[in-house]
Amino acid sequence: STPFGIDFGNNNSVVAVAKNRGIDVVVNEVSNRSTPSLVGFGLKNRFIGESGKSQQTSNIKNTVDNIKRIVGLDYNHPDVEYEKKFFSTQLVDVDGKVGAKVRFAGEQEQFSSTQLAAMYFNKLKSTVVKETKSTITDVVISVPVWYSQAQRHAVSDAAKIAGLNPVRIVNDLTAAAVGYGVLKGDLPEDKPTTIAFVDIGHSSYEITIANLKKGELKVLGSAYDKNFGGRDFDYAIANHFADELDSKHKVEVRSNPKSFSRILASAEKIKKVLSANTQAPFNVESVINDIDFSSSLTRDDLEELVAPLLERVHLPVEAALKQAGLTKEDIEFVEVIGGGSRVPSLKERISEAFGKPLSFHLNQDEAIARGAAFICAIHSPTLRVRPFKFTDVNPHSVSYHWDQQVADDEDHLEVFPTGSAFPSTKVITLERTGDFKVEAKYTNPSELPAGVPAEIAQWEIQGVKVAEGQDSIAVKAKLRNNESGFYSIESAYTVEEVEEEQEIPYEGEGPVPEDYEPQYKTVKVLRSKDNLTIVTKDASLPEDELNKLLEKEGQLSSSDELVFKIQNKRNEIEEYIYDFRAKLDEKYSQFVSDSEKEDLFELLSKAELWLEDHEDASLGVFTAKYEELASKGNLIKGRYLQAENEKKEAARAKKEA
Ligand code: ATP
Ligand code: K
Ligand code: MG
Repeated sequence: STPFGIDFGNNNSVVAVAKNRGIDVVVNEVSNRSTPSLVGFGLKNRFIGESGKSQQTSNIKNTVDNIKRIVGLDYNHPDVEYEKKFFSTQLVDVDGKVGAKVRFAGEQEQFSSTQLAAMYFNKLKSTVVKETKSTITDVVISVPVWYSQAQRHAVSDAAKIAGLNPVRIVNDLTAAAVGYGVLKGDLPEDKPTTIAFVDIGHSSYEITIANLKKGELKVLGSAYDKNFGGRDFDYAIANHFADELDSKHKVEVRSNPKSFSRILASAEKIKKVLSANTQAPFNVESVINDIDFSSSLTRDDLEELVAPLLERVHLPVEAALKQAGLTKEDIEFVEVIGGGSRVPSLKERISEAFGKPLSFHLNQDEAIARGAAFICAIHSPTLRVRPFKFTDVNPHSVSYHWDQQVADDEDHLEVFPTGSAFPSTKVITLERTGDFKVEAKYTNPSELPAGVPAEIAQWEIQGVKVAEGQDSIAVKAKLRNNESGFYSIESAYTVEEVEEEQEIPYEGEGPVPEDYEPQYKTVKVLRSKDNLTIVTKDASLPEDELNKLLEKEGQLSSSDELVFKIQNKRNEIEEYIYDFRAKLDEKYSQFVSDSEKEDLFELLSKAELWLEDHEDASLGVFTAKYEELASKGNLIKGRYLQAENEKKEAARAKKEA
């Protein structure tokens, strides 16, 4: 399959594919280079991406955006409460996980955040399949550095439900930094360049500090403010104007979700205008009770409205430097990406915090998607890319625990300490008397962000057979912090000590005499014996659940596709009627008698009425109707074409004569 990368953004997502020539960003059905990250539910079908955005206001109660913020969260996670104010749909408890309640196809329905993400990924996938006409299976998806294990698993599950194979879940800025390393062919081979990558998006602000050499990237540290982005600016502006509107016109605009969503949309527009201008008008027509609201805002006003945010800009800078063990003087370049970073006051504050000017060598909107597609290409067996090595940083120390079965054996080990690089593998050896359990836990639960459980995963290791006459057997387990940052046990096997005859090397002076008899000694060596079965329980969905959701998503998307085809057929009929009617008066007019024309006009008028009466007909019925009209049309068209041919023949005969 063609290597595919998704920058899953909260406001919009960018998709890219790797080709032999390089990385291409793929445009969507309306030729945009990014696609709104939302899913709308209608009377018959879903409206995902662009179509959902264009009717978001009119379908506000059944349109789910901010999906990225809730993916993989338990319903009782503290972030859910925080996010509620950004949602126009009701957030509900779906089997312990957060989901959204909507009206879809005439029914009340609930979809988990994982399902919503899957719907969206499936739409992105089909866009890319249509645009590039290639097979799309393997994918690399970028996520914020603050995503928990549960959220990463949910993104990976969502990809699977969308029929994709997530080969790697990668941190946003790690992907961008890989893209940078690939783009910059002239990086030195020996001494690394230290670069800080900054991304301010729609909902969060992230920093990653990395060392780059030719063909190699090492992440040193990351930090974030997960509640800091363009949407916070939009709300600050919208609330300012809502207050002004309320007091001027004695209304409560926030009590009407449609009205407030229109204010919010205009707030985003004026925010963008103020990035290039120092003053801008603000207008919303007939916003509520037929009031045309107009006002204005200066860039200085905006900075005042978002002052509490601006005061926090330096905090992630300091935290990232601290994790990387560096000072700001060590940073050679500060590369900035993300739509939110286009705000001049933000750029100033970032620059001040690092004490140096900012660089913009990366495409601000596409760098992450390009990096993700490149990383997918690294994993591709068919596409050959320049070698590029990279490691990321493990954010919290993780220990593995097991039950003690033999006295004096350890019962846990800190395997992947904070700041250690991943992917990485560690092999441990345990003395076992039989099957056993292993559990991975964060070593220091108190340092975890709120809502993240200390428990990561549990494994049952089965098939341990102790040799007769022995009390225990040694088991080797390969513990892994994998490419996606997941903690796993890759394999486990018993080892036995066996005695082996080993030749003793000749120890005399000079060459080995011809009549030398080799000497042997008996040594004890470890040899692998039985491969053990590993049963995993972690935050990812169980296989049967995953398959059920995969099937359901398949049904939903083929039913969307059918609705789409029916609508197209209906439109074709409509167009055919207009077109045929116009032609009857113009180019077909000499080929129909007056009475024929009258009959055909009547037929077309009847077909128009028929369309009005048949909103919900099936594809078969519409196709039959289309063919009925087309057969009449073709009859006349045939006469016309014949006449045209005769004219051409006559002209040629004349020329030849
Ligand atoms: P996140 O990374 O937080 O998940 P995202 O990737 O969807 O979100 P981006 O695409 O990087 O976010 O940026 C979108 C945000 O940038 C929106 O809030 C948008 O209003 C804002 N934005 C885009 N252009 C400008 C501009 N010229 N001035 C100010 N803000 C802008
Ligand atoms: K984006
Ligand atoms: Mg983003």
